[in-house]
Amino acid sequence: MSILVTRSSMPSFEEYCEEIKDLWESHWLTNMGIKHQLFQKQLEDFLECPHVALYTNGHLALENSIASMNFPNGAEVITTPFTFVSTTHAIVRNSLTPIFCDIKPDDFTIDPEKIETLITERTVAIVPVHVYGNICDIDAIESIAKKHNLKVIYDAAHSFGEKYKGVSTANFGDASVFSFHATKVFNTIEGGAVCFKDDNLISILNDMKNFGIRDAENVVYVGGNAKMSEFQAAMGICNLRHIKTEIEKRKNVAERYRCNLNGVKGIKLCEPKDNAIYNYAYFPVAFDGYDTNRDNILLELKKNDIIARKYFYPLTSDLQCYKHLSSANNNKTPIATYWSDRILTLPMYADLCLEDVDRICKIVIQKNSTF
Ligand code: T4K
Repeated sequence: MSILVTRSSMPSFEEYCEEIKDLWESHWLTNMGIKHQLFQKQLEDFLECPHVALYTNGHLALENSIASMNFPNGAEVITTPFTFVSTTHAIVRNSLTPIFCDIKPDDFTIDPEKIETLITERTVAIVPVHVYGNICDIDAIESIAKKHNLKVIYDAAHSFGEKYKGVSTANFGDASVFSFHATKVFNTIEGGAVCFKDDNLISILNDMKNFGIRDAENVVYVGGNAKMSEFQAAMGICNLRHIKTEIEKRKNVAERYRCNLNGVKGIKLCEPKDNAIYNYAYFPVAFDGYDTNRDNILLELKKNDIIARKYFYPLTSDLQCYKHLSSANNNKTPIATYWSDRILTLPMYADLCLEDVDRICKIVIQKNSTF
């Protein structure tokens, strides 16, 4: 059987059926029903965050969180090109200009030292990404934002359940946005959430995700439809019951990978930060000074029915829809360009068995004759 890059976590069939049973009595399937309300409250508790706005997917959550800040058209937003395309799309679909900032070579998150050099009078916000679940340099980013009066919206799609210095990643910046897509550590099939502290944002986001409707006769925004359904919320309620075990199992997988790959010449692994609790969302491996290149390893794994992925290659700034932008110049993001050519994310999910991890590592290591 193939080993894919990830595999959705699911509750037992019986558990999900039990959770959705009462929907057959109520016939209430969406539009902020009982499951939605319960799940929202459970997440606020789990994430220790005052406000959670649920969404039908992470992308629309990100788009709306940026829209809710009401930035002027064309304003500049500093962000990373080393991410899934959704991050950049969410900025551009709000008629804002992404300014691509380079990343740090140790954890591939946005480099705060480079952010400051990109700030102009048109800059309104920073959109950093906790890429792979590697927590950004929060302290430095917050202090730059404060100094220059910028908003910070974290794309926290990969960081559900993580903490830095004891604080959940839901609580950083003006908003933090999670994805609950099927491929994530925690899923609601499709889904996402905006997490924030500002009481004023609640009604704005609730209206925006529901066509801008404030009440039956008042439409206050040109909003879309981004509501989470009752079936998605029910999946969230079930999966939240198991999240601790889920992360614990992923931790075992990550440790086994580390045990096999740590110290192999030419292989670079992300080093965990002090004071951080991780969710082990991805297992990125960088090949630098290795006997063969990343693409050959990808192929060798594929020959063995093991599917790794080049997350995140190409950089979003290299994509056809963005490469014309003036900040989309690889000379301006040399570190991101360098590592994007060298990283593979190896299969990672809770039920990946440790013998399979050993087999994957063996295939990777065999490619390096100098080991
Ligand atoms: N910001 C960041 C930084 C993100 O990474 C993402 C999403 C977003 C924002 C936007 O959030 P959402 O709107 O998606 O909530 C995947 C996901 O579709 C996407 O959610 C994710 N990032 C991105 C990094 O990866 P693909 O095209 O690589 O996924 P796909 O379909 O190839 O699936 C990968 C593997 O996952 C499959 O080989 C098997 C497994 N899988 C997949 C699906 C769909 C399952 O086990 N079950 C499933 O239902 O994009």
